[in-house]
Amino acid sequence: MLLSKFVDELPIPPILKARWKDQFYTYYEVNMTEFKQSLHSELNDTTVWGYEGSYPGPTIEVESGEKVFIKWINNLPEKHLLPVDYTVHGAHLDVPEVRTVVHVHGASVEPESDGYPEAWFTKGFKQVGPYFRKQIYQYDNNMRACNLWYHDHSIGITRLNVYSGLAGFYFVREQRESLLNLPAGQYEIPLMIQDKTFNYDGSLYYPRKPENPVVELETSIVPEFFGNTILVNGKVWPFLKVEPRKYRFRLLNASNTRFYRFKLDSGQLIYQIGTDGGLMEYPIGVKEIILAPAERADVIIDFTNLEEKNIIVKNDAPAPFPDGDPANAVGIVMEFRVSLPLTSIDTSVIPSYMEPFPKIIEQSASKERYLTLNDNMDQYGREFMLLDNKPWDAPITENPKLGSTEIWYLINLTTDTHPIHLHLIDFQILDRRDFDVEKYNKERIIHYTGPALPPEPQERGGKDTVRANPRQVTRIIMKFGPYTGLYVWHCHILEHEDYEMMRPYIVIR
Ligand SMILES: [Cu+2]
Repeated sequence: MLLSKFVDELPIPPILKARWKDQFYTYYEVNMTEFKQSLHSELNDTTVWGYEGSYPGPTIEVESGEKVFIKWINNLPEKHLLPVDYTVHGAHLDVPEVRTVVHVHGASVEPESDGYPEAWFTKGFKQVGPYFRKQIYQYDNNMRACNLWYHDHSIGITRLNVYSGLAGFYFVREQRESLLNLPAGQYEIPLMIQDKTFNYDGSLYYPRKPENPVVELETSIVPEFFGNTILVNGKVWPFLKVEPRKYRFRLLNASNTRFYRFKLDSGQLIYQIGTDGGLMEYPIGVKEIILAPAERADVIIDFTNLEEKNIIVKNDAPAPFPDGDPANAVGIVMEFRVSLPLTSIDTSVIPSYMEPFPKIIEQSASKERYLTLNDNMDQYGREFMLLDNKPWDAPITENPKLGSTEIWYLINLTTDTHPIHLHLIDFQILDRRDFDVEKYNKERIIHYTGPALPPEPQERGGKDTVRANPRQVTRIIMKFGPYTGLYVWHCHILEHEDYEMMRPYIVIR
């Protein structure tokens, strides 16, 4: 189905209203429901899932250090909107089909409130998973100002729940940040980018059968999912009218599998000011920005003196990344129309310096872990991926001590880039280095074949998701805390995460 581009205006998700707020804490309730929403004006309304009747969910805005309680409430139907594969971990026929649990991606949260995949719950909390601990989650928000997002994390069906619409923004604000005089208010706009495919009746399409049908499998997990349309904030190929001035955009790749390499067709620079974990030390002017699933970038685009111009955001990332097919049909993301009059003089700035970003030094690490990313084949001949060659259910092997610093070597033996995400902490990327995969497979020895490459300028800040490229060892460094307990680390390609590319880890005393 061919949908016209740039016919619908970009929606901006509403800000979530608190049920209670005083000087001690803030309380929110968030309902998950099924409803119909227009995702493109040429398409029948689409049945989606969302938070508080909105897809994307309403934006949650908190102050750094603000104590926030959220009751996430499942009011979804008992039957899933999309085909469930009952053969994958945690999604067998012994559990209810529709399960939810919410994770705030990038947040430092106590383990009971982190959205552990097996802490799921059903409508009215009638049934809960083995790791369910509480109905009301607590967020201490002891983080720097940053651009986080919340989404579903239920074991075995995360890809389906997020694809159905269960995702929203979560911003942490800080006084210090507002002193920088960045574009703000109506000039600060979140952009959640996703890819989807639609059936002719406007409903969401998700593959139902394996490519080579297997009798036992009525539906099947797919090793990757790529949609044929691009949505921004829940609209297909939208446009945004802007004034000839500076804007701040909070970019988030909330797609299941697709990577993006964004460019402006005007050739102008994009000024990146922040990474996953908040502001960088100083801004960088870049021609393109790569975002893997779950990665974010905080950017400023300057439309000054561009009156009456239309600027298209393009994408030329191959799928799968980095060696797959060219983007072609999905090579376009959205359009900026510099068609609004300037309402007041633009006094916002692109600062020359933002804030110090202390580097974690390698010598402070007390432990190094060597962890492989592996390709595998299941009993039905389906491809699947593992971390450290271990399935989800294997005993815990990553058990960092509270307050300790570790270096993890992510040894990618597969042919794809995997965005690796750790819960609880922000890490820093040390370097990436080519190595001999064949030699490693035979002798279990890392033989480097190139120099250690520093992180890209766009990655020099706090990160919670890192692109681990094929045939490279990617090294990250992080300090574990301030909580102890059970968390997870996983690939953020949701089709991989749902099918074994996820491992528990525990922070111990
Ligand atoms: Cu992966």
